[in-house]
Amino acid sequence: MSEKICVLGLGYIGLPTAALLAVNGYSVVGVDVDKEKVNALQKGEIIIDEPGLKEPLKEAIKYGKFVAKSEIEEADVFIIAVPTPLIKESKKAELKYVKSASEMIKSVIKKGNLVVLESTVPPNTCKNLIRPILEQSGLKAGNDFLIAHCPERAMPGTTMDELKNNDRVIGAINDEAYNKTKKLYSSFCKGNMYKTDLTTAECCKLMENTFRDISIAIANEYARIAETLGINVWEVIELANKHPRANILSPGPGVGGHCIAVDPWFLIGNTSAANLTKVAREINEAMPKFVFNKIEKQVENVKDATISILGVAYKADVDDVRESPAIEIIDLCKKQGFDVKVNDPYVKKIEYQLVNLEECLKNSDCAVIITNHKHYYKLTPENFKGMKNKIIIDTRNCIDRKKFENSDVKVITLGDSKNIV
Ligand code: SAJ
Repeated sequence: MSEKICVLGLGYIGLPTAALLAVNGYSVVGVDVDKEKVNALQKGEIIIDEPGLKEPLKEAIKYGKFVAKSEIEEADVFIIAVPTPLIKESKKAELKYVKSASEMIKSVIKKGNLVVLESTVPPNTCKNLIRPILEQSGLKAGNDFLIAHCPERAMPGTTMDELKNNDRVIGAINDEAYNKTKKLYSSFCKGNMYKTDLTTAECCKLMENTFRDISIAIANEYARIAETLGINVWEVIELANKHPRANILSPGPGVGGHCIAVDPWFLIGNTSAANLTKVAREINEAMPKFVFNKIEKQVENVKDATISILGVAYKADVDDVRESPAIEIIDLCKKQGFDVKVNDPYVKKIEYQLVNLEECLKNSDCAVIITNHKHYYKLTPENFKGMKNKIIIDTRNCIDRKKFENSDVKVITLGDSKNIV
């Protein structure tokens, strides 16, 4: 009889993890409070557009190795993969979903059970929130049941591949918890497994992403510096990265996604030792306004300006708009009274109307490339012929300048004060 796993949270990480466990020898019950999601999965509809997810999930459903439910059940292992969003005002983690998942597990937990937290949480959440709730069952952590934290490292768009190949860090309450968690994840993951304690594992995830946020912030600061020096930041970064140990990331309109823009705040929420982390967040959070100021300048003499937003997903070639800088830029444009049209070849639905590229650019006064979807690298002056004022603000250096040199289209690239076409 295969071990029964209960995965709480069927989102970007929970569902792929459930699918991989189900096709690697486990019986998996996926639990989600979103009844629509559960019903869709029960009908075999795959609700997340993640390459490589559909096949294993359909197979698991077909052979009864995965079933979606709204209520928790007894199991041998519980995996918590629920959202941990940021509370914008306080910059603190919203842990109510982790809390309610822990309460659900408490109601069915049995001796010998293993509880694995996958969600990204502030340091000491396992110790100070999850463990006490589970021990309200009367069982003792470490003796009666086991706790581990195995943070995910998958990038939306390559999640299945990364879940199967990336190394994993396993924070565990004791050796038995580590060994059981290692066996579980090794059923589908070929990466190395590294053992540590619960809080170190929580911090490892947060520091990985905070380092990336700071790396992006310095790239954005280089873009601002380059604009004051008459140079092209993309050229200087390309040249600097020829150095064998330099790896400067790319400037952009801001940092989106539910991780890089969020995790630094989790890391520094309960410490007075942070400084650079906060400054980097402020630099990245200021980028949407920096881009908006460029838009405003280009249409300052236009009455009832129309702005075309090209790309609303938080990064290239995904359909995820969470924390996307495009949302803030659109809101700033609307507040200024501009008419805004939005195009994104991947995003299916957002609170704004999405139109095709031709419609988006028609009679527009300024086109802003926010997301570097692969489609936008192929744009030529021909694409922009329907604009009233042919101006492009390219925040991702997508535009191939050579194609625009002898055209009537003005191209302004973020961080490039050398090559205003
Ligand atoms: N960005 C830039 N310039 C860059 C790189 C990224 O402006 O040079 C922007 C992107 O446009 C996007 C944001 O930063 O708006 C975040 O994109 P990302 O590709 O850096 O990261 P995510 O959020 O898709 O995935 C990250 C990854 N973490 C690291 O690379 C350390 C992934 O491995 C994590 O699993 C994921 O966060 C997560 O879920 O934590």
